[in-house]
Amino acid sequence: MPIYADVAGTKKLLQVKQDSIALNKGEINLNINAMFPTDDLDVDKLYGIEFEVKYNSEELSAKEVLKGDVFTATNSYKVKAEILKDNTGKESGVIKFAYAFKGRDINGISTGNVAKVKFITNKMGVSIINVDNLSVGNYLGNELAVKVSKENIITANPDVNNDGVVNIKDYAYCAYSFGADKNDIRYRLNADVNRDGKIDDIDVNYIIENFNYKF
Ligand SMILES: [Ca+2]
Ligand SMILES: [Ca+2]
Repeated sequence: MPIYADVAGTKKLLQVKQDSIALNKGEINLNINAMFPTDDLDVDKLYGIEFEVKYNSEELSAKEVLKGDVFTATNSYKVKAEILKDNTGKESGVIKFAYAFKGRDINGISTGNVAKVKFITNKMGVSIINVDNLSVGNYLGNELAVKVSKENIITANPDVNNDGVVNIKDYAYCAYSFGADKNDIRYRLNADVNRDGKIDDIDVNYIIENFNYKF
């Protein structure tokens, strides 16, 4: 029987989620959550899970992996996470996770934050992160079928005039292009902070939220 949770209409076992918009060359946090319907799990029996988080190592650098809330709160869970390198010692764009967990009976669903990955962004725009090579084994040694999600990570740069600080000049630069889309003569790529092809409130808000930030 497949084990996956039906959360907000989508069936997911593992979910990766961005915490907040990142500054250019700044930090970005990625949450990795696991969700299981307890109907499909035997309470207090152990399950093992392995998976990989794949990212583009030209666009993102993995800085560190922090244990999630669930794993620091209970002995039921152990987690191992490793940022893999290729044979030249360069980051390969893969983080491998392995952990064990016990089936629980809480509100019909076992859920928790497995880990948080801190990335440094190397480029502006959108980067895609995938969960791959997932395998789940139960206490009888059987493999269980599972589903995963992928996430688009937005790496934004609110210093649109490129002078090392986010302030009213960036606001003015962005405001000039406000309302423009890609076909508009007022469209300027730098003003499109999240690189979605239009300049709107989202872009202006990135600037306001990061006011006085220095690179
Ligand atoms: Ca600036
Ligand atoms: Ca935009």
